[in-house]
Amino acid sequence: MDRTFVMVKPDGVQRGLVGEIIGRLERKGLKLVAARLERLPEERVDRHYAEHLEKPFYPGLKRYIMSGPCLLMVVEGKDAARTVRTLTGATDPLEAAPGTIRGDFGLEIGRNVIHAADSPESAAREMGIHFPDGVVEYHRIDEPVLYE
Ligand code: IDP
Ligand code: MG
Repeated sequence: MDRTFVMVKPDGVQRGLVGEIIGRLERKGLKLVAARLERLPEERVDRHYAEHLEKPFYPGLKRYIMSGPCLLMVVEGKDAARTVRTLTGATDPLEAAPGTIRGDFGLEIGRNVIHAADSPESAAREMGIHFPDGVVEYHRIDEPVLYE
């Protein structure tokens, strides 16, 4: 089964959206296998966003991500990275479809509530950065009715 990395960004934590977001992931059928509330250190923000280090928006993005605690998670389920990106919606909340997390809860690209790994390869890289000791393995009792 696939796993992916998801993070509620500081605006989502401050706005009290953590429960709503975890609820959406759970209701979809995804299984929470790791979670930690953490104020990210600079070194890990730079590693996490390595592809954006040279972008003009990076200094602002880094200040935003370090402005308060984030909720870091790993979820497991069918096609996990793609599934969570679909629930997350487009990067710019004004373009994100209603019903997606960014479409329902955001207004600005620089305050878009949630991060989700964009591919299985990114998921593996980001889980290695934030959860190097791995995840919690267990069975959820609804698995037999979620999967055919
Ligand atoms: P993603 O989060 O949908 O994968 P990326 O292009 O990987 O989008 O960008 C990472 C994050 O950087 C975005 O979620 C957003 O918070 C921020 N970001 C991206 N583009 C801009 C921009 O043009 N202005 C401000 N922030 C941006
Ligand atoms: Mg991205």
